[in-house]
Amino acid sequence: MRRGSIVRLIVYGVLAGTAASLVAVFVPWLPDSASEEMDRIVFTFWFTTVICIGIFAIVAAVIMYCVLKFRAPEDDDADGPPIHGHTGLEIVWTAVPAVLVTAISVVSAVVLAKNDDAGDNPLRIGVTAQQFAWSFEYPGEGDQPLTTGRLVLPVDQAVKLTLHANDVIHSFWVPEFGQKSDAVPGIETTLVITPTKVGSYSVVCTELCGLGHAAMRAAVEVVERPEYERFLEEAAAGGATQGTDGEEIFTSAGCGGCHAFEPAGTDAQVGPSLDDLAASAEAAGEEPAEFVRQSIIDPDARIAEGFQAGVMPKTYDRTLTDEQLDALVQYLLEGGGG
Ligand code: HEC
Ligand SMILES: [Cu+2]
Repeated sequence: MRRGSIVRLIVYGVLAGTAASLVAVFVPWLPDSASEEMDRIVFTFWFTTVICIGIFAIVAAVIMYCVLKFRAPEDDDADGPPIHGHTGLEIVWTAVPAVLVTAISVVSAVVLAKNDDAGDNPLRIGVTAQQFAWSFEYPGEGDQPLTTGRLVLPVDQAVKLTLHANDVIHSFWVPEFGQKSDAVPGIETTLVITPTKVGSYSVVCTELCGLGHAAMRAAVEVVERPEYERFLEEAAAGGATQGTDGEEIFTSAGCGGCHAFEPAGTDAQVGPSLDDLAASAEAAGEEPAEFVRQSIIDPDARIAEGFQAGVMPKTYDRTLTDEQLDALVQYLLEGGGG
């Protein structure tokens, strides 16, 4: 090959490689990592991407070079020259990809093994998924677990989650933590997380599980160790899910994902609007506070007209304390003004 051709090939390769690198670097493909597991996943992602960009640059350069250099004149109908393979080239394009694919496999296998390993003494938390809510069980005093509606984790501590599903298949995923795992009825699955950044995140259900699937979220908070201890104490004292501010409970329990309620500024249509519950109570012939309370802790007891049973989570009698229920009922009836 002449020197001019080699220079042209190199220029094409650099151009194609630069274009691909810009797309890889400047598009935010992955959320910012907040766990050790996600860091390893991001590493695997870049390891593979860099190899792919290299191969892409070589292939694109050869294609561009050939298209321009060997282009036939318009009136040229002649056959191409008879060429019979090139053993050297064939060995190279078999051996190089084999080495690269093996390298990617090894890196992935190491990352998978490490991401499944919670170490000797992980914090163990149970996760229960149910249409359409998450609840979390912390080890409590004796064999009575503490059940909460939000997940609070101490930073830099390996956590082993044990996932259960009560009805259909759900999937536990916090995008910033990287790993996800299905929660399957009848079996136990696990997921390891080692959070590295203090902050607020969301658990997202990533398995289409029914009508309220899109609303199946729960808050995750990664906090410093002393704050975590305080959370556990509060949970043990009965204030597990959140405080006793009606609006706060409405928001963090996920009610707004399904219900329109003007004082909270929500307009979801999965469940009935909660703006005139006094009228619903009257129609049902019940005292308003009792009616609303019953509707929350036992949603199937009475089905609002035009809506289905089995959509609203049945976990609120466990995840909300009596005081929180009182505050929520009062908030729903008085719009937070009282
Ligand atoms: C996944 C969706 C979903 C979530 C989350 C949800 N609900 Fe519901 N809710 C429904 C549906 C659907 C109905 C109607 C069927 C029924 O009556 O059970 C309903 C019914 C109700 C009713 C009875 C309304 C009436 O007019 O009869 C009340 C009150 C209520 N929900 C309050 C709440 C509160 C408070 C929360 C949060 C703690 C909540 N819901 C969370 C879907 C949801
Ligand atoms: Cu789900």
